[in-house]
Amino acid sequence: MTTAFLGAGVRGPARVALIGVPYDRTQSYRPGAAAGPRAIREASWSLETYSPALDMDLLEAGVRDLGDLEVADLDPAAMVQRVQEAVAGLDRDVVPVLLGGDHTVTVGAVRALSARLPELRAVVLDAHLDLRDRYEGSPWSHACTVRRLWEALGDGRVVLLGVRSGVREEWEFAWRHCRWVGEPLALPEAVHAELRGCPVYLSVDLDVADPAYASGVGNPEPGGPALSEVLQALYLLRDLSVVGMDLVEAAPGLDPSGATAVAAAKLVREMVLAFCGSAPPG
Ligand SMILES: [Mn+2]
Repeated sequence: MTTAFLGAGVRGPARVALIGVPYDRTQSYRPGAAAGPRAIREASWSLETYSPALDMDLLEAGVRDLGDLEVADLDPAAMVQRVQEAVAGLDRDVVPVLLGGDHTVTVGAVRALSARLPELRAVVLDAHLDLRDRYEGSPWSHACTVRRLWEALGDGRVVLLGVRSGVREEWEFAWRHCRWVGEPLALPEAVHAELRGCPVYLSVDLDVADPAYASGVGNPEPGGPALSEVLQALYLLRDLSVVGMDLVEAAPGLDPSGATAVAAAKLVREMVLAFCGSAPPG
């Protein structure tokens, strides 16, 4: 491995495992997300370990960076399988945090966790619905990720936030089969209350933010929220029992300014701290 993520030098038992999945062979438009994990780690060092918004510090969060999975030569189905095995192989009290990679990496993590947590729900922040059954003949396109999650979890168990793009058939599918689809980033209280009783997987596609804040993504979709609004939305979910998460679709080579990589790194820091940052009881 090259550089580990900021503040990930845990001694003693880890509570959070960072896993890079440098893979972008399921892209529909422009590749580059395979470079995400490395760029996110490098950019993280321009941040502090301390989050003033959360009054928490990565150095106290028990984070271990396990490096990257070797997936570059795999076809998408084998890559998903590789992710699934990696997540299934973690100790049960360790929260996996994937650094993508295409959004398809999420499917492996959700499959692994739903195998032992039958009540698992997914909360996905994404500009796109990703609900196609097939895209250009493939079920593994990143345009199909949420459809694969729906298959793995069951009807009414996927919540979508920040969505502003999809074909009509995807919207109709979403209204029928997903628990909530909202462009505003806040959940209705009834949906939030349901999630409180369940283990939750949180997937953040960086393109949920407006391209002004993170232009280095495969499919930029204008008209989205500021990065600060995405962060506020994540803070609102802090009372959920998040058992796994990811930050996907960062393609830093598409943004020479470097802003995309550091935006992704800041999201990862805040996600780790918001959902795993407090010391275990006792
Ligand atoms: Mn997307």
